[in-house]
Amino acid sequence: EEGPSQNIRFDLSINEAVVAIFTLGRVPFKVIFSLNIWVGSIVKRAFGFFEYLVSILTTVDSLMFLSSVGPLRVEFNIPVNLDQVKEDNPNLQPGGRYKPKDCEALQKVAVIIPFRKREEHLKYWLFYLHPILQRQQLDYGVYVINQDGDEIFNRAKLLNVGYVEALKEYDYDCFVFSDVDLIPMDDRNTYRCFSQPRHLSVAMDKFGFRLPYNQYFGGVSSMSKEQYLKINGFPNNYWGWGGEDDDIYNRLTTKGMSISRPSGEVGKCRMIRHQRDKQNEPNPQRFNRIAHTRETMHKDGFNSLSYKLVRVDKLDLFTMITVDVGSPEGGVAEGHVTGGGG
Ligand SMILES: [Mn+2]
Repeated sequence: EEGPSQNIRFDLSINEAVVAIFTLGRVPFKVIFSLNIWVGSIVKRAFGFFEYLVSILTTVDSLMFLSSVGPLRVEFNIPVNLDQVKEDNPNLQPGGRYKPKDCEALQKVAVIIPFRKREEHLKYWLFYLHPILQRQQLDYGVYVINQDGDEIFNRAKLLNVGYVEALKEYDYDCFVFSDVDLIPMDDRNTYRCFSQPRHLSVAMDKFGFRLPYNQYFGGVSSMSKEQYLKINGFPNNYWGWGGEDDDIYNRLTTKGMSISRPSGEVGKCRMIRHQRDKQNEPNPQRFNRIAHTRETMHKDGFNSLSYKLVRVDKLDLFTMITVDVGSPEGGVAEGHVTGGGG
């Protein structure tokens, strides 16, 4: 007759955390499983056979985006479909806002992009940057500052407008200023602020992956609210291409600040190749202007900013702020003076 000849009460419990890393598409995940194995009540039957009850319980303890993965592949040969980008970033809030769910971000970052008629570049920017900024666990919003009309382009003034308009929406304390055609090639290049103003695009492909000159502050930079106000924002009177970044650099050093930068490895980035835009010819006055930053910066900047807000569009992947910044010859029709820094 069969039957248990001997019962052994036995309890064995294993409780282990198992960490696994997966990639879904190009998005890396870290999953922490909690593995619970329990073995108990071993029953010894005849002929040396054992029966035992085993319970294995696996729970997903946490699932998180990896905060960074290092070097990234950046290419511009496949067209971007914005519906797909939207699908790939389901946690974005309207207007291109994001906030990490499981933690409180240390900074609130407004990403400001000066813009006019560069839809194709913007698509690549959104495609590449949204996943990166989320992996960096930033509380951020994307603001595309679109210069209305066909007047000559004014990058620095658009950046000032971005600063003012972003603050109307949220209590941002850090501002990243990025050209629309620059994509970081390493997500350890964090789009946040540092104790000194930061230059992020330090190794651009178009300059052979190095700085064109030591004082270069163009491309992508970041500044805290405090740092921005200390220099009275950016100049409003650089119309056309060039010089405004050097003026900003002069403002920073005049105020005793230095430039913080990532390493040349982490700071690598690609620029989308393009022809010079119409109405953005090199500014012939730029050399003369740069030579006088020290005298002009206190009256030209955040405290003298005047523009006309045309439209605010809260789109799925970004907020588009269309603005009339006027022309070199005259002010802005019905312009309202913002600022008031003193
Ligand atoms: Mn460019």
